[in-house]
Amino acid sequence: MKRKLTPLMLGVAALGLQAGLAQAETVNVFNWSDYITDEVLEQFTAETGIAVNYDVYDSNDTLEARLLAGSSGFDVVVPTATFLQRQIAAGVYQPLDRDLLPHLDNMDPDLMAAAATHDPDNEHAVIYMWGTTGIGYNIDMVAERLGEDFEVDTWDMVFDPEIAGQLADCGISWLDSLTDMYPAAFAYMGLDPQSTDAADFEAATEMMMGVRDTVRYFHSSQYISDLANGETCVAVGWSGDVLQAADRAEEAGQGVNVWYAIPREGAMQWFDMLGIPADAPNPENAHAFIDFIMRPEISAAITNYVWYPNANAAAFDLVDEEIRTDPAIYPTAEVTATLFPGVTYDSRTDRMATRLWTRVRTGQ
Ligand code: N2P
Repeated sequence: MKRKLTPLMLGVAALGLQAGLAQAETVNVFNWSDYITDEVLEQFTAETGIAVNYDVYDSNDTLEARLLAGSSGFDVVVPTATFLQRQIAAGVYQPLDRDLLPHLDNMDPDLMAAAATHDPDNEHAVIYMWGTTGIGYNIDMVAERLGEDFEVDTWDMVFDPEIAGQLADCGISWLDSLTDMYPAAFAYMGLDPQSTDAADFEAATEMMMGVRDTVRYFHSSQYISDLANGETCVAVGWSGDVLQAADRAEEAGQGVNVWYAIPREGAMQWFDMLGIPADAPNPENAHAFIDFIMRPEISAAITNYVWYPNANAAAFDLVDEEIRTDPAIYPTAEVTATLFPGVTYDSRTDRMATRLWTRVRTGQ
């Protein structure tokens, strides 16, 4: 750290050493739940002496509310790129200091270019992990209800009243995320998944209202353990979270078999981005943390644990073969062609969608 230590900070550091606990240097990280392995945080602290205060959320809205309120105290946050875009416009982020990020060269240029549509020249953020929004399902429970031959890669599983109706008894959950659910509904209805048209939102709301009584709950992280335990049989969810559920189910050895489908009508591909708030208390430590993540062996260790692909080209060969070759995680070129990018909702669209989504969630 180049920052000068004031007498007060030295005092605090000395106290920390005496107490044998608090480090003088910290980095405050706010990330999605189930999105890192503790070993990575421990290794960062062991190597740098920087303690990590780590807190989690499961919704971009939660993160955005904290950032827009100001003085969040966070040094590193992980918005989805579509949200990053409007948060940059609101002045929430500082530009990255590339001199403090020597591992930036490891990043995949094509994926960073895709992210740059939300942050020109990748000035404010680098890709943490990416994934798709699709359907997690219990292989046996679904086959029992729909037949062995039913092809599960369809939004019919959750949006067709007849099909979802046959699955409702074993438990269906939806993400409590309108920016995932509306584009999925649009894809199912053959509308433009990137639509911000009020009539499309009204129509998708009506469609979802017609099937909402098949939904056991709306939640964006609970489904991992519920799928893994066989408490639910279908979840609209994020790729890696569903595969973590599959992995946990397999480990438990109770005969629960979970897998992930990317619906053939189209599914969203999204990017979650590492950024530093403009008012971060420890910006140098934030850069050190982001650079650490971009080390190939660290990115690979995270992917191997969370089942989400990273965008670190130098890490690819270090990712477990089982994960590297899994088309549910790294979609084939053919499936990739069916994926669509997310879109940033302006405040008018956001207000309209929030009002309509509340109707879907509450059924009123
Ligand atoms: C991690 C979920 C992150 C995906 N559990 C949504 N951006």
